[in-house]
Amino acid sequence: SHSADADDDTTLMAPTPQRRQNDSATFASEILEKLTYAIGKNPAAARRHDWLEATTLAVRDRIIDHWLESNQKTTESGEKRVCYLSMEFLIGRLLRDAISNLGLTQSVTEALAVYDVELDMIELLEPDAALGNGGLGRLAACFMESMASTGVPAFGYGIRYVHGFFRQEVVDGEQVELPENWLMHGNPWEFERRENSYEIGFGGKVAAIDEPGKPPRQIWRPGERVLAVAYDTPIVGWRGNHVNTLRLWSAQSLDPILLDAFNSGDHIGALREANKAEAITRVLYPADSHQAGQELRLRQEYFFSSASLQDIIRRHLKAYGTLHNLSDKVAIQLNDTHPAVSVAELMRLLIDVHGFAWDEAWTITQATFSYTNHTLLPEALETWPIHLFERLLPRQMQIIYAINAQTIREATQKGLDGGKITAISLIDENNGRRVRMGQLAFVGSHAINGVSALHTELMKETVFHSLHELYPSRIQNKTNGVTPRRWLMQANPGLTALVTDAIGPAFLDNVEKLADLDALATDAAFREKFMAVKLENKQRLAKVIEERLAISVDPGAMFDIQVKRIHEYKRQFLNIIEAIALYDQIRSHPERNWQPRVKIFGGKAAPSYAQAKEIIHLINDVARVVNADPSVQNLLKVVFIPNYNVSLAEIIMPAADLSEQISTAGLEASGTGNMKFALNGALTIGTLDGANVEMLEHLGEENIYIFGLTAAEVAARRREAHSGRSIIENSRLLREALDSIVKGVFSPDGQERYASLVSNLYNNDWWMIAADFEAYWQTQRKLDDLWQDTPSWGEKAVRNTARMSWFSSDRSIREYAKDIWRAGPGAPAS
Ligand code: H2P
Repeated sequence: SHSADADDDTTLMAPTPQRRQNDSATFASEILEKLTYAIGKNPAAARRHDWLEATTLAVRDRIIDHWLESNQKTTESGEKRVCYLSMEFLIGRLLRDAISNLGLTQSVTEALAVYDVELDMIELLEPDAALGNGGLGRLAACFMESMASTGVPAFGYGIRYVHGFFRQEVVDGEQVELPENWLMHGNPWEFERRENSYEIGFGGKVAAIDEPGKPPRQIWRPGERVLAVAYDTPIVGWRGNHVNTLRLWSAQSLDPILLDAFNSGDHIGALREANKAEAITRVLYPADSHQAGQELRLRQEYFFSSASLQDIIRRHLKAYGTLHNLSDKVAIQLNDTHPAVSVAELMRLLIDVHGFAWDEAWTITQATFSYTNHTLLPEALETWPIHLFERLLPRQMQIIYAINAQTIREATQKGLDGGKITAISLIDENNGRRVRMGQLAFVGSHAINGVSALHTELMKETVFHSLHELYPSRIQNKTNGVTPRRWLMQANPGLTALVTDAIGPAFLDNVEKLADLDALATDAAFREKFMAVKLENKQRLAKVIEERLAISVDPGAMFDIQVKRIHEYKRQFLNIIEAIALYDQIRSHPERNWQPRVKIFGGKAAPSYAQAKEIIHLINDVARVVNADPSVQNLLKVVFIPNYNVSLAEIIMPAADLSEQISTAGLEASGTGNMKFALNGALTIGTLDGANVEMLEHLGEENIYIFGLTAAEVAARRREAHSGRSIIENSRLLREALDSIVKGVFSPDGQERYASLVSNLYNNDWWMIAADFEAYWQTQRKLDDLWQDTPSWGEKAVRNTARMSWFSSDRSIREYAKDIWRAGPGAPAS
């Protein structure tokens, strides 16, 4: 077997971690030691990147001390562990996070100053770990940090993609995708764990074995095998109190080279197997919110699910010698359906490998798993053609059929009828027979959660309507959150210092204390300081815009920002149409009291998503024309910042005055950017969608700008085959804006470019852009009025920061720990 002792066990034998000094002199000598002996350079020869690496290694040593302690404590106490299975972890940079959570910012800054090196400068050289597409992956990263900060012992399990989310460039207004290469200079945060490798099979056959005196069994003989090798990254929580592990799997071939083939002259063929194996973890699929149906994707899903389960089982058997109590010691969270095949795989491992009978295996499986749903969009719900599934995972397919039969029996016994049975079935018979991963995740879990109150209710009414009727107590809500360490303290040091000064440092440990700021919202002096910090953050962003795009924007203008994946339901299109209408109005009524605005956009479009790419093109076309038009002067600027990622978000979130959260109601499951913006004192213009609904409750209706159709109204219009035509014909502003797009005002070089984008609004308006335009426009003008009233704007901005603490991912994690996992501090002993 490839799996020898694991790190987390060997720590039991580790010496007591050293207690090191955290002063700057100690750090200065440790950084020098790393530079000399780990990197092999002296300060005279060192380049900035060498300093980054030396610093990272010195900081990492401190984390390791805490890491060993945390693992030892969990193993000795037998506490329950959470295993968070996620295809995506959108982490970003780790150095500042680690230094800040360990309270070392000052020491490290001073230590580097000894060598004339600035921490701020070298930090920027760290590549973003961009192992995710958007909110789903970023949520997983916030959750990892919050589990460490709240002391929930956890493993994150995922994939070590060689190439993360693509790098976006804009060439002639259009998105161009380039490979991302975060591992180019190595990765000082990770530890390769060769001893933790597992074989993962694909294909082959299932054999029935009937031995005398024993119950008949099934044995899977895969036709193909690859190796999953673990890479561990420590995730350190606030004040270093607890450190968890992010374990990412890398695929390798069992035979690195076929020597016979090589020796007979087939040099390419000799490497074919190795290439095929390694391809599994080569790239992240850039396809959130619409499903990526390729075979390689299913291989990725099974690969990391099986490796993680084998690892969990190995660790558990080593500690307890039995799997009967697995669910007392391990809670496995399925982050979306991507790891849903785990349900069938755990059943296979329990039954075929560890000799369990079906019923007990099923009880253990359900008690161990829980599942988070992140979207209701039908095009994003994963299904796999049966023939593909069966060819790749024949034994798991048998198990899925058996689970399906058992579920349908239960439903029939409960008196559910034909239509409901069809909805519950794990096999979709309508589209050429497909396995439905959502249904599999649901039936294999004891708890299923949505990510905002509205989304959870809609889940009960729509995708899981019949399953909810069959198992009415399983669905619950866990509203998303964001970590205040990264999204307030690290991203916004100016505001953090101001708040500390105003209400004391208690909010650093208990973010709910931010509520004390509410009393200062009417204090003019405080408001002015608050808005002065905002201005500095806007200057920082203006500098980035100037450097990258050579566009100069006025930090005194309202920064109106929409950053997120580009998708029709998120309605960047609505936002840019409003910008066009505003541009027209400013030119035709220069005498009116317009307020200066900078409309800022950022986000990537899935490479195969044509409409999303057209929207990016349109934004850039409009930007070019508007920014060059002297008649609007500084009243309107439009900016598309390329390659939106976590590091850019850290600069953008603190710099917003206005946050755009304008999805078609009922379609944004939660949103998390909405929370980051508001926490940093931006006002929100948004629909009653996702977590906006709960933000309204916490902020109060005078502190958030809600407009547009509700989810129920959207659903009703869709049933009535709503079209935009009559709305457009009755709205001069909208009609003229659309006309100018079609006439090529923004695309003189390509008149037809946006014809279909616009005609869709007339003929169908599926995303309710025409339907919501007027309300959106009116609400924007109210915000213009408010902008002139600086004290009122400032008061609302302060109240946003003061009232957003509930949206901390610490709160989300505590709810999961209590209601779903029964793990973490305060959990009943098991
Ligand atoms: C998704 C949802 C968001 C949600 C997030 C995390 C898939 O992220 O659409 O509404 O907040 O998961 O639960 P995104 O669209 O940002 O890729």
